[in-house]
Formats: sequence, C-alpha cells, structure tokens
Amino acid sequence: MSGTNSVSRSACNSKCSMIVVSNRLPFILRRNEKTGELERKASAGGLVTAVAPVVIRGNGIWVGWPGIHLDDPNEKIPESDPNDKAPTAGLLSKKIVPIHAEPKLFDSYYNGCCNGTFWPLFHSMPDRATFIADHWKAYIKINQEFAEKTVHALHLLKESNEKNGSPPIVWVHDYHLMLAANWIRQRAEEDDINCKLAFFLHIPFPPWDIFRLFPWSDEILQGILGCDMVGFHITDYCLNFIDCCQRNLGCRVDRKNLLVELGGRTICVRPLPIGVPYDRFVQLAQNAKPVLSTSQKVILGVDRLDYTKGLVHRLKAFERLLQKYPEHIEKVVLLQISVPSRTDVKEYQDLKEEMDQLVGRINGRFTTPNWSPIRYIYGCIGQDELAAFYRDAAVALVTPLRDGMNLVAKEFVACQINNPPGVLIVSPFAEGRVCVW
Ligand code: GDG
Repeated sequence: MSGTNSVSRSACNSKCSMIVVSNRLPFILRRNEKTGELERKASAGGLVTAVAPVVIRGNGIWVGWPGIHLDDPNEKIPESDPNDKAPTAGLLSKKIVPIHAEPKLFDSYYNGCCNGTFWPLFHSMPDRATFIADHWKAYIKINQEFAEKTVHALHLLKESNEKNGSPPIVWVHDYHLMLAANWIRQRAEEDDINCKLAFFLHIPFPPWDIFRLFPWSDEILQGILGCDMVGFHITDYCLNFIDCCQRNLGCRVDRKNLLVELGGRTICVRPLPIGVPYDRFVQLAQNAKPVLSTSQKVILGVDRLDYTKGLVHRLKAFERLLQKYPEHIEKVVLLQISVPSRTDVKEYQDLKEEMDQLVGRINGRFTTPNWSPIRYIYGCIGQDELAAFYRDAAVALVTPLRDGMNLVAKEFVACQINNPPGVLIVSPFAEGRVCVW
C-alpha cells in the first residue's frame, strides 16, 4: 500500500484530525531476543510516507495490528528510536491504538478470508478463491474488534481535542476492513461523537459477475456503504461498485455523479488514484550511489512475490527472448527483486518454489562462463538501493496479470534522471500506467 490521494490532501488542508484504520500499523513491532524488549522498526511503503505526516500534524491516531501477537495485551508500544528518520518517527505511542486478537482467529481472518478469499476474488481470479464460513465468521469478529478500537480512538481524540470544531475523519483502509464502518458509525452515534467516515480500497473492485460469487456479498456492500465517502483507484472500479450496489441491494444510484443511496443516506464514490512521493524518489535517485557493476543492460523487476504480479510469465517471456534472439546472450541481465509476502500461505510457498526452480532452469540453460541471465534477490532492499536500481536499469518490466494501481511503475519513472532515460514496459493490467503517461 502506498502514496497520497485526496482524502489525505483534504485532511492536510483542513483543521480536522484523522484516525487511520488499517490492518497493520505503519511500523513493524519486534521483540529484541536479547533484552526481551519490544522495538519499532520502520516499514517501507507510500501509505506510511504520505499519511503518517498528516496523522502526526493533525494530532491524529492510527489503529492497527502491530504485526505480532503479544501475550500481555496491555504491554506498552515503545516510542520510536531517537535516530529513526522514518515518517512515523513522530507518531507517539499514545497516538497508536493496537489491535489484539486470538492468534487462530486472526489467522482465519487474515490468511483465510482476506488473503484466501478477497485477494484472489477481487483480482478476478475466482478459481483461486476459497469460500469458507468459518473464515467469514472470523472476518466479522475481527472487523468488530477494529470498530471497537476505533470508537476508543474517537473517545481519546475527543478528550484531547475538545476545542477543535471540525469532526474527525475516520479513514478505513482496504479489503481487510470492509465491514467495520457501520459498527463505528452506530457506536459513535450512541456515544454522541460526530465523525466523518471514509473508506479506500487499494485493490481492484471486480465486476458484478465476479463479485456476486462471494456468498456474503450483500454484507460487504452494506459494510462499505456505512461510510460517507468511498474511494477506489480508478473510475472503472467505482462503476463496478455502483453496479453491484444497484444489482445486489437495489440501491438508487447516480452513475454520472458517482453516488449511491442507502437507508436515507447518500454515499459519494470517488476515483482517488494513489501516487508516489515523486520528489522524494527524484532526490533518492540523485543521491544514491551506483550499485550495479555490469557492462550488460539490466532489465529490472521489483514486486512482492505474489501470483497477481505475473512473475512466472515474466521469467518465461525472458527465456523466450533468449531462445528466439540469441544475440542478447551475454548482453542483458534480468535483475528480479521479489519481496517475501504472505509466507504462511501455501499458494505463496508454492509460488516461491516455482520461481526458484524456474530461475535455476533458465540460468542452467543459458549461463556461460562469464555470464548468467537472471540475478534473483528474494528479500527486501533499502529505498536508496531501490532508487539506484530504478535509475540505472535500462528497462523495467511491470507485468501484473491484474493490479489495483502499481506504484513501482511510477517510482521507476520518477527516478529517470539520466539521459537517455530507461524504458518502462508496463502491462495493460497495471492501472498505474494511466497516471504514468
Ligand atoms: C497494493 C496493490 C496498489 C517493493 N520492493 C521493495 C520496496 N517495494 C515497494 C515499492 C512500492 C511498493 O513496495 C509496492 O507497491 P505496488 O503498488 O507495486 O504493489 P502492492 O504491494 O501489491 O500494493 C497495488 C498499492 O497497494 C497502493 O494502493 O498500487 O495495486 O496491490 O512502493 O517501492 N520497497 C523497498 N524495498 C524493496 O525491496 N524499500
């Protein structure tokens, strides 16, 4: 998840405070094995870069899961390290409301319903989706827990912010939390707290014939419609959502002005394409030391290791290039950075296995004494190094089979400070391409 869009910009411009609610908190919590103390580590990604300063400036609060299950739910979240330069450094521990959940229940919610059902279904890959009632029940319970904690955050904000007139914005993020809004709204009304609710989906919203495969699809729509404003990356996703509201729930809708009516309320639906901190990437590219020492042309891939990113197809296409056009042998190198992701899930373990084998097979087939065609990094690199790769690569391959937006394409473009610039090859299924051009 990354970037900045108009919900954060409008919060920036107004005096109201913001409560951001996301599955994960904007940093990683780890236990130091030697001291046993909890430590905060910076986490990469544009959501953090763009939204954290808004939350901090507006004296706001972040609600989310800290990334580990704590035995003592009352254990204090530490302050950031004094040398921390991450955008979350100023987010004080009293401005964080952590979610605690029983590990098995959380696993059913996160790996089961979020990653096993919604991720593939919303990326229009229904044959990969599982529909399991217990996962759905876990999803409901964890969404209720997030709603509880958000209402607690609203109370904290009310106590500390009594003089501030404008109601706070509660900004709920992504497919993990599609049910939370109605419970937040109801409880806030009962407790006489005024707030505005917004929701943003970072992944595609699928067409109706895919969406309706989910057995509890009405509940999802009703959950999202608990907000005052609903944002998607692009207009197509807005129209898919509006279509589902009309066909599933019989809502009155206005396609031209992107509005949905439900229970006497009018909900605004808006395309809010997420961007990247462009100037930051230009600066990184200007300052980063070269890290590629090769005379060959580098073709770069940077992705989370996810089946939606088209990584297997990319490697096979590269193999085909070398087979059909052998003049490129010893002239080009594919540098693929694959960031480990959802490593508890079998499908992701299988994908890692498949990639390892494919890299081995292609390298085995084409390697010469002085050259190997693929350099494969399975891990996360620093943002400086990433900017140097973007800047110095001859070509970037962004080839998702389906992607909500895709920020790698935008970051690559921002880093093209050399003359001539590198070439971006981008799949028509990466929506980031619309904003790149
Ligand atoms: C979801 C949607 C949507 C990657 N490797 C490293 C690294 N990254 C950073 C990139 C970029 C981010 O991760 C990846 O963003 P994407 O947009 O490509 O993809 P998802 O993670 O799948 O994000 C997507 C996005 O949400 C935002 O709404 O665009 O469609 O799937 O920022 O720079 N960062 C560092 N080291 C790495 O090795 N530091």
